[in-house]
Amino acid sequence: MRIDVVSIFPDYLAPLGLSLPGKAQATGLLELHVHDLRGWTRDRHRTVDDTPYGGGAGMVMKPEPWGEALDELLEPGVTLVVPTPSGEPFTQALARELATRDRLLFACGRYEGIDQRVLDEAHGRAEVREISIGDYVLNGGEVAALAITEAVVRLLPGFMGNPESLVEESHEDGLLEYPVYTKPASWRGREVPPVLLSGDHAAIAAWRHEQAVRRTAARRPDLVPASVVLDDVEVRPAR
Ligand code: 6GU
Repeated sequence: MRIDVVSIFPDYLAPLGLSLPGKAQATGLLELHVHDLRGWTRDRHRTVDDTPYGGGAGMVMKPEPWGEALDELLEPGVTLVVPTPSGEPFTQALARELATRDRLLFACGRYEGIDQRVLDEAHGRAEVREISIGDYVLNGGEVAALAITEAVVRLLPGFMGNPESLVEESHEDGLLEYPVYTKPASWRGREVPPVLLSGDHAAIAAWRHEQAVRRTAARRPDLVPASVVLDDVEVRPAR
C-alpha cells in the first residue's frame, strides 16, 4: 500500500516512521510520502487560509493550494481520506475496508476546514471519504491521520507476526475484549481467575465470552447485540 499525507505540519507525521508503520515500510509493505501543503502555494507568504464567506469565527483553508496538491497526487485509483469531526465514524469495519485499497491520500485540514469546493471537485475524480475518529474536536486532521494509518496498516496481509491476535482483539467480534492475565498467578494478594489455570479450553472460552459481554454491556451498551441475554447484567437498549 502507498500512503500520501498532505499537511501544513508535516513534522506531526514523523511518528509514522517509527513503530508499526515504520516496520511495514522497512519490509516494503508500506510506502509513505509526507508533503507540506505550502509547497503548492504561489504567494510570498505561502498563504493557506482566509476568512470564511458568510462570516464567523476561525479561518478556512483556501482552495488553490489544495487544488494543485490534488492535481498532482489524486491519481486514478487513489482513495482520498479527509479527517474531519463532521465525517463518517471511523470503525474497525472502515479500517478493514481502507486496508483493501492500493493507495490512500490523507488531506489534513487545520482551522475550520477546507473550502468545500475542493472536496466536491475531488468527488468527480476519486473515492472521497470524510472520516471522524470520535465525537470530540482536535485542532487538525494530523492526529486522526496517524490513528487511521496505524489501524489500517496493521491489517495489511503479512504485517502482523501472529495474525491470530487480529481475530481475538476488541471490536473484531463486535465486543470489547475480555480481561487478560499473565504470570505470576498470585500478585499482591490478587489471584488470576482459577478457570484460566484449569486447562479446560471450553470452560475458558465460555468464561472469556461472558466477560466480554459483561464488559461491553457495562462500558458500551450501544455495542451489545440484541441476541445476547445475561440476566444479572443490565443491558441498556441501543438508541
Ligand atoms: Cl478527523 N479531525 C479533527 N480536527 N477533529 C476531530 C476528528 C478529526 N475526529 C474527531 N475530532
